[in-house]
Amino acid sequence: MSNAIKELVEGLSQPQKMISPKYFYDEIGSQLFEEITELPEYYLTDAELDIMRTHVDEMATLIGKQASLIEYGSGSSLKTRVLLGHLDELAAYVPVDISADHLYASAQKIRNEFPALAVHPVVADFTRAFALPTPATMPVKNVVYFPGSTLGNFEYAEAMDLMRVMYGEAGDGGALLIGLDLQKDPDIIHRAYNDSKGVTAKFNLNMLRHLNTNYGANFDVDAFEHRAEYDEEMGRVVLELVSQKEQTVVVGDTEFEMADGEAILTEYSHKYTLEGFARMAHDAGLEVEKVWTDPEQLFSVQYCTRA
Ligand code: SAH
Ligand code: AVI
Repeated sequence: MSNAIKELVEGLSQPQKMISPKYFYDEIGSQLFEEITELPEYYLTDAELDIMRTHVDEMATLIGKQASLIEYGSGSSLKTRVLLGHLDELAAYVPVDISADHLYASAQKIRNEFPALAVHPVVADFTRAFALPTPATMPVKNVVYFPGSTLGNFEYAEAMDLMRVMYGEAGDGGALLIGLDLQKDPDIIHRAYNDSKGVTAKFNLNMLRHLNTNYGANFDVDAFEHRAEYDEEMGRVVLELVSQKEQTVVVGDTEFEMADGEAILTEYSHKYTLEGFARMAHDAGLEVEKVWTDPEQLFSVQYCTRA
């Protein structure tokens, strides 16, 4: 049994069935995520871009010359372009993503836009150990860039582990630059995950199509519905796929019974307070050196170093 099938079977065998959000991202899932970022309700991307554009000079000064920029979950490297346009003599740009075709296409676009830049895309699942390329120019330091609030898709313990791994990769003198969504009016958050065009619903449901096509599962995709609720107490959006009928699903050689109305948890999207994240970073052995937010405090970008 492959690792992926093992992981899927394990998640679907829990009393609360779950599938990791990394299975959203095949080529179609990556395209749907791009569509989400263009929705008026999905405030995250505009707010983060606004922060990047307003404070990029300060970020570039902190990052310094001849750094290597390693980006986790780079997608289309949208916000990275703002940084790349301002960083001096970057030793390398290393975008890391699980969605291979999308990553290679984005890396090629970056090469076309920044012909002097050494771009080394890495297809990897960043929740598992993976090797980073050695750039031709020895970097002065490594900066791990993790935008988009993708850290928020991990529960506390996993997010802590990931921060420790990222700091390990940044090494001595290195830093982390992390984009994080903030707690706010629950209605604004609810609308961002229940958009009027139904793109988020398509994105959520696409996970099952991806598993049917590439992992030999047999979900009846049309018999599931998207659900996204903001749990204010936990400070997180809970994304689920709810079965609209009783069905038996096969993944690998394992059968799963789904009741009518039973949900599969597909994603958490945590929303932070500035104090809460500072504590989390501290517990992971990091110090938040600088925080930038947009004027409405919708989103934050945080520069962290070893405490
Ligand atoms: N950074 C971009 C994209 C965010 S979407 C932005 O801010 O707009 C999340 C990205 O992380 C997707 O491109 C997805 O393919 C990637 N991703 C999610 N889980 C991953 C994992 N476990 N390993 C590697 N990449 C992952
Ligand atoms: C990638 N990640 C930070 C997005 C989020 O907002 O949690 C994924 C997403 N899920 C639904 N819409 C967007």
